[in-house]
Amino acid sequence: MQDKINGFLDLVRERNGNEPEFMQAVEEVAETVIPYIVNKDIYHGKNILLRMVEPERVISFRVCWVDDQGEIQVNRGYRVQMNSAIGPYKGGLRFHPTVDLSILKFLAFEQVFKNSLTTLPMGGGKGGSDFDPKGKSDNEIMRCCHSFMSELFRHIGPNTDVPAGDIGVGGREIGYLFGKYKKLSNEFTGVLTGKGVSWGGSLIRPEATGYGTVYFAQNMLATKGDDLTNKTVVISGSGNVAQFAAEKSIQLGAKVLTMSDSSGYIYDSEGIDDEKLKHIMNLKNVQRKRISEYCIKYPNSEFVKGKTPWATKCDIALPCATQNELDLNDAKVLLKNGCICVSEGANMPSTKDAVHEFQKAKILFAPGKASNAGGVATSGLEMTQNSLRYNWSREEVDKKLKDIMMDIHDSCIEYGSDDNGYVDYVKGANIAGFVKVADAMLAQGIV
Ligand code: NDP
Ligand code: 2IT
Repeated sequence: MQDKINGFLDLVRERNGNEPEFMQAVEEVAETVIPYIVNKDIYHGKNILLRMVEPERVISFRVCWVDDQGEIQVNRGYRVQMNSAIGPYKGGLRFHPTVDLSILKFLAFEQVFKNSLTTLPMGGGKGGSDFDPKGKSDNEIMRCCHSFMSELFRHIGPNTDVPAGDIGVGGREIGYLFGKYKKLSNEFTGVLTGKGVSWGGSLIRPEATGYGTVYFAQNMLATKGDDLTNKTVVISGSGNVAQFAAEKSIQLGAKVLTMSDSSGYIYDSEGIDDEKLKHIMNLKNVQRKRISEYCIKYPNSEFVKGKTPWATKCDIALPCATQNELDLNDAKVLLKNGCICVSEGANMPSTKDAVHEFQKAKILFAPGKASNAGGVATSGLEMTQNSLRYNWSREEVDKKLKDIMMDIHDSCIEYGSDDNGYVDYVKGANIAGFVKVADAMLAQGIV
């Protein structure tokens, strides 16, 4: 079996060897999916996985904009249209200086499996720019978004490719991107998700990724007869996903001890309650300041500079910042400190070694493509509402989100359980996500 996996990975590496994040995502899928398909006649000789690792289309383009000093800035924009077997390409846009094809191909590849898991008809894609939004004025952000969309608009559409937000792209950026798309196409359509509620957005979409990550943790804990009440929770990040993961954890009776950004983390031994979280939301979303400023208002807390929060003793860890932010050593420390559950809000935040360490210890571990799927699932619900020209209430969307997270959990159990009752959520998510896409590809022939 290992020979088959290695043979496949060698082939993929030959073409993509200079893309480490993409290879990391492919390796994890190959190790769980190849043993599943190897003896299934319908997949035999079809090179399905080899087709799935090749994007259907990659678009790369120049993004020029003028800064507030009148200087011309040049960035690079991309859209990776990975797989459209089960629906239009769907996935976020990331604005971060580290954005390159390796990062976007890993994210687009994961998105294909994630979107399949949501039970909704969405293919997978991802895009973005190496533009760094930090320290930029509102007008600079607007000019960059408009320039980005002046090229992207010809490659997307409500039935072709529907982008959304990701790191560095939130409600403000989606507004500027939507405005430019609408102007160029002369159409008001649901071409982006994450829109404001007064112009086609869905209630609960901002909350959905963080809430869904906690709902997934809740589902995992329930398999052990446990829940979040009085649990200590360590969260990384302080952006969209982290904020609403914290909000839902607090609502469910847990004590949130940390949040972070790329400069370090804050630790509040008394717990970050609703009022303190509101302050964080204001700091990050309105004032656009650093998380360290939390300690000015709450002097009993501490800021730990340049470190991730994983050395903090906790029951539950929710990594909600970025890829590879939790390594083998972090996993060992979390386990030593008694952590029983890790639900990934970010995409691929745990390194491969860290994941294996959690699995070896048989704690509850959910990979992002299952546990953070609530965001894109609610994007799917936004698309449905746009097509219906109708809006569901908060309660209706939240109920659908909860049901979808439960369905994803059930799929992981179906494909990931072993004879002793242990659930390998990585294996379960990869196989369940794969089957639906692979069967659609087989039905559609070699295209
Ligand atoms: P935001 O831009 O809102 O927040 C990102 C947070 O992560 C910030 O606190 C940021 O700190 C921190 N961060 C980003 N890059 C790094 C880095 N290299 N090292 C340390 N910290 C970093 O993004 P989101 O909350 O939307 O996204 C967070 C994660 O969740 C990403 O992995 C994203 O792909 C994933 N995700 C997002 C979904 C969504 O709906 N938004 C859906 C599913 C997954 P700083 O400000 O210092 O950069
Ligand atoms: O990684 C993700 O799932 C997202 N950034 C959200 C994608 C979406 O289309 O809502």
